[in-house]
Amino acid sequence: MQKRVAAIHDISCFGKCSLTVALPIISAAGIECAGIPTAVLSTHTGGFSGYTFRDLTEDIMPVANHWKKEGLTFDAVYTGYLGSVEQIDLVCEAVDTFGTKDTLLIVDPVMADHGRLYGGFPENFPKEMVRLCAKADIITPNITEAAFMTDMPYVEAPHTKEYIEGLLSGLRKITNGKIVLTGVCFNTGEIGAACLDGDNLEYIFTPHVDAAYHGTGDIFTSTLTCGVLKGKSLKESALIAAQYTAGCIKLTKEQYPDMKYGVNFESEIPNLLKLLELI
Ligand code: PXL
Repeated sequence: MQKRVAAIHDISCFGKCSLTVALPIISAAGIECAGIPTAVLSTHTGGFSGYTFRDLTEDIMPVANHWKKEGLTFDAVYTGYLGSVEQIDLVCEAVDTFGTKDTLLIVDPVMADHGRLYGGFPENFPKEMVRLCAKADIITPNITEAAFMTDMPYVEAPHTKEYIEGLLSGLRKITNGKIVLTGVCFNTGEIGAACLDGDNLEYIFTPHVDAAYHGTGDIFTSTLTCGVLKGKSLKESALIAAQYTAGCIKLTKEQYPDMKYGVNFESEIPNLLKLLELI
């Protein structure tokens, strides 16, 4: 049976992030990707000013209820950027409405990077996001998001093992789900993720390309979702996600320096399919 994902993110009309990367990446892997748009913005909020923001909070539960009524089932729900605290609770409710006991909940608590909350988020947003992470089977915070949700300090790379494992212990208090902590760097020149599955902690790394392109977190978690649904382990999925994301960044850096325009993930899709062993 073809697998089916429900992706719950905004649509940033321009800028290659959230639903405009989740849909093509998940589809390219042969997985059906339905979507609940949480908001429609003219661009993402990182680096553009004057963007439009059409809030779709009111549509979340009607969509969820309709899906439930139609008897639609999903192998996974993958949540990303949510536009407000109210949406966090509605997404919890929506997952309870159309999710089944077999639906995997993958939560990327998109809200911050480089030690700062994204524009427009209130200070209490990380504390509120904890409720959604608590329900998740897999969470994929970056270092900043993990620090903000656990009330630990944000520390720039290179990190110590003690710092990373402290963040993981803090996250473990929030969720019993699997944890993929991204942006981990022990040695300059290498960046990767800590993968905690139960008590089993493993690290994956790829060579670091010095660039901070927008939307790469969404590319990472979209790819991780594909790996997990294709039956790969958490560590294998994280490695594939990191390798694909790094490949996109490397290619883009050679072509386009403006990081707010996102990465050329489209040209790397053949490589994604090879990494996932689909071709
Ligand atoms: O890539 C994360 C993201 C998604 N959606 C919107 C954003 C951001 C990050 O800034 O602004 C609207």
